[in-house]
Amino acid sequence: MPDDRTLYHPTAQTQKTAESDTPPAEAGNGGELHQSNPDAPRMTTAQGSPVSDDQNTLRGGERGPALMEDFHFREKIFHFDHERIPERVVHARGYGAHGYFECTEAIPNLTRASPFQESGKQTPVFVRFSTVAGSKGSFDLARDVRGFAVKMYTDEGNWDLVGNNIPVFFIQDPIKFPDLIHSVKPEPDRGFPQAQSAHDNFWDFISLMPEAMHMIMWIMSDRAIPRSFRFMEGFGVHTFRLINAEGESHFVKFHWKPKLGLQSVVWDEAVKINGADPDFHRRDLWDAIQNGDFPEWELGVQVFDEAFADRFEFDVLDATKLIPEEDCPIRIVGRMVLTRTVDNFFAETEQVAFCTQNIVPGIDFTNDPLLQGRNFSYLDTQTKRLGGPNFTLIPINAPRCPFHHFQQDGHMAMHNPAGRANYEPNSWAQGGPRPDPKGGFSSYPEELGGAKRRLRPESFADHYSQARQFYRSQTTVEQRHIANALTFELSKCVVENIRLRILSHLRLVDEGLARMVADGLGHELPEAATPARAPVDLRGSDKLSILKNGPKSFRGRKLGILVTDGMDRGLLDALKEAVEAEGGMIEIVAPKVGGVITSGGDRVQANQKIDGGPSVLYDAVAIVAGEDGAKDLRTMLPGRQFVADAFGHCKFIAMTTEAAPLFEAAGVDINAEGIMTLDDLQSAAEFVRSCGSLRVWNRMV
Ligand code: HDE
Repeated sequence: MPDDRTLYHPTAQTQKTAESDTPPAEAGNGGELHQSNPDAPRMTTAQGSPVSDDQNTLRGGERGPALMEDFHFREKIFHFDHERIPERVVHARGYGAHGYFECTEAIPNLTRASPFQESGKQTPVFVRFSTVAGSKGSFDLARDVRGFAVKMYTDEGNWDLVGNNIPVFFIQDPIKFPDLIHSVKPEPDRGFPQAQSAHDNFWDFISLMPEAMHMIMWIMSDRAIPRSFRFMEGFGVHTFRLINAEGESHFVKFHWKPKLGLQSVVWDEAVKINGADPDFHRRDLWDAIQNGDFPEWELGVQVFDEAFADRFEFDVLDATKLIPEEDCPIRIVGRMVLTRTVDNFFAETEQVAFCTQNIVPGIDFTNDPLLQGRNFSYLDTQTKRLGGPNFTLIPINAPRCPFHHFQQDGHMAMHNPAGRANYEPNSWAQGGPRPDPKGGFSSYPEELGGAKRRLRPESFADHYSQARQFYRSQTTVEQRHIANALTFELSKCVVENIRLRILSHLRLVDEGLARMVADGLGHELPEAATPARAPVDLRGSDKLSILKNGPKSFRGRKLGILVTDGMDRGLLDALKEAVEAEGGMIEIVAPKVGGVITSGGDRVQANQKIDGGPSVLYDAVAIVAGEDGAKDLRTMLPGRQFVADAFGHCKFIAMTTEAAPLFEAAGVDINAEGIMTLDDLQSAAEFVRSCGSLRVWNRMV
C-alpha cells in the first residue's frame, strides 16, 4: 500500500507533538513566557513573514493603546474569527479514519468497478461514522441511527458508499426528509431537546407517517445504542446496480459486517456513558487504531436479478424495506481495515464531503426515489458547507487517480487548467482532456416510461409487515428492550394523543408489543390504526437479531479492573494476560489515579480514578481488592455504583473474597449468576473465557 500521507498538508508532519518535559522559556518584561528554539521551524505569518513576539500585541507605549498596524495580531484574530464552518445539517457529529479495502473475491463477471477486479487488490478508503440528530458537540451514545460513510479512492475516481448502521430508512420519498429532520432536531421555539428523539415533535411526525414503522423498530432496538463503531454493521440501504464490462446489470445491496461481531450497550448504560465520557465512541476508535488493533469489516453483496425483484414480496426500490439474508444470501467479496487515525480532525473528518452521486464505472443507481433525491442533496450541501465548488480539490476529497477537466475558477481555485484550452471541442495541439466513449462512465440504458405525476407506487403500501418480522425475529431480551425504549420515548411526549396514535400503529406491528408499551405508559390500548395494506406474517430472520449472532469472544473488548491498596499483584497479572490472550484490553481503576500499593509492596499505576472510570465504560469488570481497601471503597459512592451498575447492566463480574463487603454495601448478591470469585490464577483465565458471552441476560428482570 503506498503511503498516502504525502497528499496532506506538509505541516501535518512537522506538527506531531512528542511528550516532553517542561520546555525552555524565557520570562519577558511582564513575566510572560517566551519560547524560542533555533531547532524548531520559525513561526511566520500566513504570508511567510517571520514573527518575533507571539505574546504581546503592538502598543503605543508599554501601557498604551493597541496599534492598527499590528498585521500579525490582526491576521491571527481574523483567521481565528473564521475558523468555524457550518456544521452538517444532519450527521454533524462524526469521527473518521483511513484504511484500505481489499478485494477477497474478484467479481469481474458482475462489475467492472476497479476495486473488485482482482483478489488481493487494495483500494485506499476514508470512513466517517456519525450520529444523525445531534449537533457537532453532542454526545456519542444518543439513541440514534449511525452514519457509516465510506469513500473509496479507486483507480477510476471516488466511489462514496454513504450508508447507515440500519438497513432501512424512515421515509419513502426524499421530499419528506426536511420534515423528518426538523421533527427530530430541537424544537424551534425552545431550542431543545438536543440529540434526542424523545419529544413530541418527533413522535407527532412519526405517528402521521406509517411508512416509518419498520425503521422505528430498528431505532428503538439496541442497534441505535452500539457499543462502539467497531461493533456495528453498515448498509448501503438502497438497491444499486453492478454493471460488468459487457454492460450487463445485476441489482445489489451492500453490507459491512464487523469482524468483532455485533454488540450494543443497554439504555441505562448509554445514559451514564454520555455523562462519564461523551466521546466514548470516538475515543474507542482512536484507541483501537493507535494500539494497532485495526478495526475490520467484511464487505458483502446481496446480488439479485429482475426475476428475483419481481417475485420478492416488496418493491426493491422502497428504502423502508430490506431483503432478508435468508431470502438472498450475502456473498463476501472483500474486507475493509482501518489503519490510520487522521492527522488533523478538521482537515479530514470535518472537510470530507461524501456525495451519493460519486460512483465509478461498474456501479450505477436504481430508481429508488430516496437515492435519486440524495443525489441532488449531497452536492448542494457540500457546496454550502465548504464554501464553493472547489471542495473537490481539498486533499481528503480529491481523487487519488489522475483527473483532468475544464472546470475552473471559483472560491479557492487550486487546480486551474494550464495552457490555452479551457473548453472542448477545441483544435489546439495540446488541447487538454477528451472524453473516452468506450472506457468512460455510461449509465445503464434502462427503459423509462409512464405519466409525469406525483404518485407513490402502490407497491410501497405495506408499512407494517417487515416491522413485525423484525420485532418477532428478536430474542425476548431484545423485544423487552424495544418495548422499554418505546415506553421511555413516548413517556417524554407531553401530548397524550401522540402516545395513543403510536400505540394504534404498534397494534399492527405486534399486539404483545403494543400491550407492553401501553402498560408501561399506563394507557388503555386504543383502536388499531387503519393500514393502507393489511400486514402479513413473514418468516422470521435470525440475522436481524444482535444476540442471536453474538461473537462469543472477548476480542476487542475491555475489562475494567478496580484495584485497591493491599491487592494481589499475581491476580492482576493473570487477568491481564488472560484478557490479552483473548485479544482484549484492560484498564485499571483505583481510588486515586496515582495508583495503589500491592500486598507485595510495589506500586501499580491506575488508568482512571474511580469517579472517572465507572463500570459503564467496560464490557466486564473485576474487583481485585485488599481487605482494608475494600472497606474504604465501601464508603465511596462511586465504588458502590461501580459494582451495582455492572450488576444491573448484566455484566460478568470477578471479585476477590476481600471485596465481599463492597458487594454487600452495593446491594449485590455475590452468589448471583455471572459473579465469579478469583481465588487462584486459573480462575482468572476461566473468568475471562466466560466474559466471551458478554452479558448475563438472565439477570434482567
Ligand atoms: Fe443523508 N444527508 N440524506 N442519508 N447522510 C447527509 O450530507 C439526505 C439518507 C447519510 O459522514 C447530508 O454531507 C437526504 C439515507 C450519512 O459526512 C445531506 C436524504 C442514508 C451522512 C443528506 C437522506 C443517509 C449523510 C448532510 C433522504 C443511509 C453523513 C451533510 C432522501 C443510506 C456523511 C452531508 C458524512 C449526510 C441528505 C437520507 C446517510 C443533507 C435528502 C437513506 C452517513 O446532504
